[in-house]
Amino acid sequence: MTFPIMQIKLKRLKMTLKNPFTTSFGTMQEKEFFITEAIDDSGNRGFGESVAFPAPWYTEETVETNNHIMKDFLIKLLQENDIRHPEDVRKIFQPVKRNSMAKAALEGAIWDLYAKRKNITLSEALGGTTAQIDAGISIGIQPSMNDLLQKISHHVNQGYKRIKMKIKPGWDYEMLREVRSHFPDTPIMADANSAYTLEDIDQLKKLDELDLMMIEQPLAHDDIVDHAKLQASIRTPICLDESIHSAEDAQKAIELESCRIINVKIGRVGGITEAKLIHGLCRENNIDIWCGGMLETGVGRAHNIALSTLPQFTLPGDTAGSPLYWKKDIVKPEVTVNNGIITVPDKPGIGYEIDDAALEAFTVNEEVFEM
Ligand code: OSB
Ligand code: MG
Repeated sequence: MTFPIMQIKLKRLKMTLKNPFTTSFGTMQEKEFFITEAIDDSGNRGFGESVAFPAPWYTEETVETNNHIMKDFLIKLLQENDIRHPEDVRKIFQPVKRNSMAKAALEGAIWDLYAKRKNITLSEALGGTTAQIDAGISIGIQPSMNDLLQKISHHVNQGYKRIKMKIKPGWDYEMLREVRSHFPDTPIMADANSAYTLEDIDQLKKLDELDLMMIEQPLAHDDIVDHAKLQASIRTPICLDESIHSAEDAQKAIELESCRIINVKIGRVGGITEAKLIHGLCRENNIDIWCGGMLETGVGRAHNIALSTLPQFTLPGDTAGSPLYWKKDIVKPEVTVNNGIITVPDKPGIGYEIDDAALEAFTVNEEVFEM
């Protein structure tokens, strides 16, 4: 039986983050992105989210490249090929190189639709094994040390299971040492978003004193060789984010010992099916994984939650509650975190209902494709 997808909708949304988010590459507050919708012959609606940003500072993709690739290539491939199962989409998209976030946005809607048609949760459809997941939080670079310490203590009191801070050259060792002195027992980690090179090795070695859970993507966005050299000379585990786009990349990084931990993002790796392959590989090789975030709405957040119920997601991820990001989310109920824990929803598919009025209000453009 083929999967009767009748329509695909691309909705372009504009939303404003409650607080600006600053990384080693700059500050974001306005978010523009796509919500994808796949509709079947009985009117079931599956939803996905494209996580590319307006500018290509994280990886090479942008909102505009997502638009081009989805419209001019990926949707055509979906029109021309039979889909028996959402896992087929990965193969159907293989003629298009990279453009992972564009692929994941469409594949995600199809996974949600599949689970809804079967009347099971997305977590069940993926083989998830837990009913709740641990939530961590990623704090952007703050205007001052005082602001940072206040934010951390607020989130520690809320129960978040680990705190991630963004670092960059000039805002690293001294800042983290100060944080550590105020929070001696809190699990903390640092994310550099590729801001360093091997020339900074002495500065990075100093972080070993601070008992960080890990340092995320210290070196170039496309590197796994220098990261192996760095990992061989520091005790702090390296976690790769930007460098891993596929199970093949993960395999090579594991072989080279470029990292001990992987941050899996559905968008960065081209979809849930690829994320599951990485999960399996890490399970075989005893590599810890966790699910990263891209400042998503509740739709992307719900996908992250479902993925995080797979057994090798042993560390808290970056999926925090909606109210930290949005005045109003586009799902009902919003994603909430209680004492550092997210309860996995038990409704079919992504498990959160779409707030159609909110979705409508944030939509600046919509295109419909007949399948
Ligand atoms: O590197 O993990 C990252 C946000 C945007 C782009 C890249 C990253 C991040 C985060 C925040 O760290 C994750 C989140 O809160 O959604
Ligand atoms: Mg990161």
